[in-house]
Amino acid sequence: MQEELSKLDIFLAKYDKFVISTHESPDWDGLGGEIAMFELLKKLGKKPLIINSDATPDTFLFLDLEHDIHVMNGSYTLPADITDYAQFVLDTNDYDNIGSAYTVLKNKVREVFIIDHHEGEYARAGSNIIKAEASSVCEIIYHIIQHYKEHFTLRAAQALYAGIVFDTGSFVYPKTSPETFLIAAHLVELGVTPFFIHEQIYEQNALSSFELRGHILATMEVLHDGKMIAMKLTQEMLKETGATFTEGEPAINLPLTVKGVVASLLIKQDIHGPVKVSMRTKGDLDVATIAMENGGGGHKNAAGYKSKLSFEETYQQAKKNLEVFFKS
Ligand SMILES: [Mn+2]
Repeated sequence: MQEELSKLDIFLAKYDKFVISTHESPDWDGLGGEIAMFELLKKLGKKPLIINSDATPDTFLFLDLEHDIHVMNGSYTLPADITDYAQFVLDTNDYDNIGSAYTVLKNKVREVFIIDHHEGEYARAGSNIIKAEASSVCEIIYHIIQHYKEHFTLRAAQALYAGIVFDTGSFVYPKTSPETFLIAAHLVELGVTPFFIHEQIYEQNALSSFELRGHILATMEVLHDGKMIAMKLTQEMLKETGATFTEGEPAINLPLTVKGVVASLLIKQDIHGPVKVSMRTKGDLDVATIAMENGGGGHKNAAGYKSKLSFEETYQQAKKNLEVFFKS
């Protein structure tokens, strides 16, 4: 990582003002990383500005009491000196995933630096730190803060810990390494309370999100002798329950709690959005390749893409794509 860190040294020395952005439907890892980068840049005497394309989930807001996260799709107006800024893009290297925080800003900012941990070919050129073996972008940003020998504020420590817990499924997903635990231990030493963060991430759901989960589960189709479960999250369900799209997305993980299930598929669509495909698997079943073949990206066991087909056509095609895993 030393070589990439030297590139970051150069990038930071070149500019004074930095926009920080993450992907559409921002999650705890992307948002946590943004807060930690924000705190670091302030300590380094820089002027940071967080701009995302989509709203921050309510449950994350305890880490943004200062309202440092701005949302492009809201009533936000870009600062007049936006062309003086360089941009950090966190937790994705897929330009298609960045949303308006990228499309609106790409011709305005001086230069873009990507920090990410997903597989993919999108950002191999130019300045970036891409560590596909890292559990989370927060794990990479932890090392960046260490590299600059800066102290961790409690806010940064909580944000990083939350991002790591979220992206590792509470320290169980395949990229969870001894390093991940060492980082977590250090963050707890710095004052993070694990149960408090767990409560914020997993135990603050709205009733409507619980109802939405019921609707999603009711669509389940059990395939390949119980080894795969496919489900749907439709626009109608969102209208009926009043829950948000982001609240429905974690349902993709539920089928993998069933004995024998090794693949989970969720076809989903936000009120104003494209049809999206989410895939989760266990073991050697590689869905990152399938996602990339369809213009998306992700990790071996967790990946997705946007579809240009109708909802139902996408559902049928996605099921077919995963059949390769079950041919004997
Ligand atoms: Mn991540």
